[in-house]
Amino acid sequence: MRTPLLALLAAALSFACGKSSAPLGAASDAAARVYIAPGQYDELYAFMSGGFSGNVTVYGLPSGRLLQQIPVFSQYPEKGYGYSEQSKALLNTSYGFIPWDDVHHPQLSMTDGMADGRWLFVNGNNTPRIARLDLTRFETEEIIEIPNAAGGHGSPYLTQNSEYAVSATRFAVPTPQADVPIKTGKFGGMLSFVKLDSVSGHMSLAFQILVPGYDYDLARAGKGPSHGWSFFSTYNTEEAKTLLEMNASQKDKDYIAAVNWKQAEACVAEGKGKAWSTPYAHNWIGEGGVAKSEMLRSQKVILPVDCPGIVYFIPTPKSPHGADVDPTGEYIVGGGKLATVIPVHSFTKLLKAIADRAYDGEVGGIPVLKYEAVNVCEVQNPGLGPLHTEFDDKGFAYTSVFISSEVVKWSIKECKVVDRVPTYYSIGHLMIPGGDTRKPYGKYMLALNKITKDRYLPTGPELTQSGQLYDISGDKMKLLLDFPMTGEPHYAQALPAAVLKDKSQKAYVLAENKDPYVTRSEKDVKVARQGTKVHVSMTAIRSHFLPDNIEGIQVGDSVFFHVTNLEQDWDVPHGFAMMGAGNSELLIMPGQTRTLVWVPQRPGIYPFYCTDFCSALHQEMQGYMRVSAKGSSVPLVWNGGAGTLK
Ligand code: K7E
Ligand code: CUA
Repeated sequence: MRTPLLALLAAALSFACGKSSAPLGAASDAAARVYIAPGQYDELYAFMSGGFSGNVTVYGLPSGRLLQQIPVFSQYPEKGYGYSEQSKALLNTSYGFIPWDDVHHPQLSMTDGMADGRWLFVNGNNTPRIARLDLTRFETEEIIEIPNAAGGHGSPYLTQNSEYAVSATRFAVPTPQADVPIKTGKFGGMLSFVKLDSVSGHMSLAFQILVPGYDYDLARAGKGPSHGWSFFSTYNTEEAKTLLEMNASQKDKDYIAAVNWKQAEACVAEGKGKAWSTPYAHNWIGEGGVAKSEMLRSQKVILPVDCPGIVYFIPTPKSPHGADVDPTGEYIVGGGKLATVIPVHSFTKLLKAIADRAYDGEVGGIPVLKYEAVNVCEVQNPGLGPLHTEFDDKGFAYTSVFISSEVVKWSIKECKVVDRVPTYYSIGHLMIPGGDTRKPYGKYMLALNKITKDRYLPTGPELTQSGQLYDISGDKMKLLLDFPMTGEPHYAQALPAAVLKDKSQKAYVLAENKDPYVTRSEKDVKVARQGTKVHVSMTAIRSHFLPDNIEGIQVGDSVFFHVTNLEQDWDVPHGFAMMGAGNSELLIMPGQTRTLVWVPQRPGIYPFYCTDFCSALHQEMQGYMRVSAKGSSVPLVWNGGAGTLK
């Protein structure tokens, strides 16, 4: 989605429409709307997908100020995430340790269709995974791999009470996996339902539904009257395997799959799910803040022929991308990448069409409903390449349009476009705070743009991606702010700061630290050798480490630095870095223990130091390791605790 040609086309089109940036007179007004005075807080937290950075970023809105990066699927040296012994297991998969993925969709946990500020879920698009982030600590707590699928794109998209997170196959593959010729092999798709524990948020794979080998793209759950259903867009119903840009665009309509997951649950309860046994990893932060990993091997797979009534296909023009549900739960909006209209389906009509058996044939035991029996209207003149739709609190829908690089606002009731604004350039998703909930917050709309040619200072061949914030409180959308964003921002979600800010954790309670190598006071620091393993139980407090000098380390040892931060104040992490360690730093939160492994390679004296500026004497926060040749008789001695080295 970064073709220069598209950018040019986009630029040309928006020019041709006679739209340009806001005139200068409006600029100071816009500036005032997004200006947050020094020391003041933003109105909203926004959680942005980092795209191919593999992580999540947190911005304040309306200012667009970057507040935090939360590592999820990618190792992140700034926090030692995926490098420290405590965090590595979060990145385990059935293929081993995978230190990267591609995050597309953040989704806040919901209660009664409203964001409740407990957790944030994101999908890994490459090696299908779903992660759960805790929003009191802004940390990844759990990651589950999705078996029998490739490309977890239509994910995580929670149901209205966070009963399930879903994951849909983007790339059809043999299901179960098999060594077959690509051209003639039979491929399938999988719609996976991950159960979320209502108290702990813990994820478990409940069931999977085997569906035809199309590309499943995006999803949304029903709400209100349509609660109990989820909707998945498909493209490539042609089942092309080569040159998809052409071969997957043959048909006039693809589908939105409507899944009655309550009925699927009942079907599994009746024992109709088939037992499959593909390995998949489940990782979580366990006792003592240490990540644990288990390899699971059983799935319940439902074949639609065994459970009639759980899946229906709604014909939808043409390679739909988004499948978005309005705040009332009545309308399902398709976003046909190649369509010339925005189709709006009705949930009431869907139920009637099912009752009337208004079918146009079936595929693999899945009835295809008649388009006219489900569709209520088509929004005309939506621009070129409608993708995603979000909703405000006044009955309007906003659709991002990629090729013509604009957002169109349309009235749901009248099914017609009432306003349009250009974006700079090539918008993917858009986000309205609460725009997928029962009661959108409205007020702002954020365009998440792929291409920014000519918008910012050039930075070599790769330019930044960007968000553009619009005021949507009036009849006309107004551009307020451009700001650069990390990674490729696909989707984002936002909620009022008041929901989260007072729940933010300030430190880990040292007395409750259950890390197996915690050191709770300086008198307990020690160094212990077990063969070639040396365990250093170390403390950090402003402004020293103990022990700070250690002798008796030998080439070929593995030295485990278990560093406990004894601070109990807010915002006083200590860092720890060891010269020559093939690893990142550690960043240790107050009250927490983190472990770094160092394998010294050459005799000599090697310093370690604190990397996070923690006090006026931060530069004094250092120590030395003496490394001797293998088999040397230098005794193991250290400074501090019962140590003897002075
Ligand atoms: Cu449209 Cu992956 Cu949600 Cu990007 S996806 S734009
Ligand atoms: Cu501790 Cu700097």
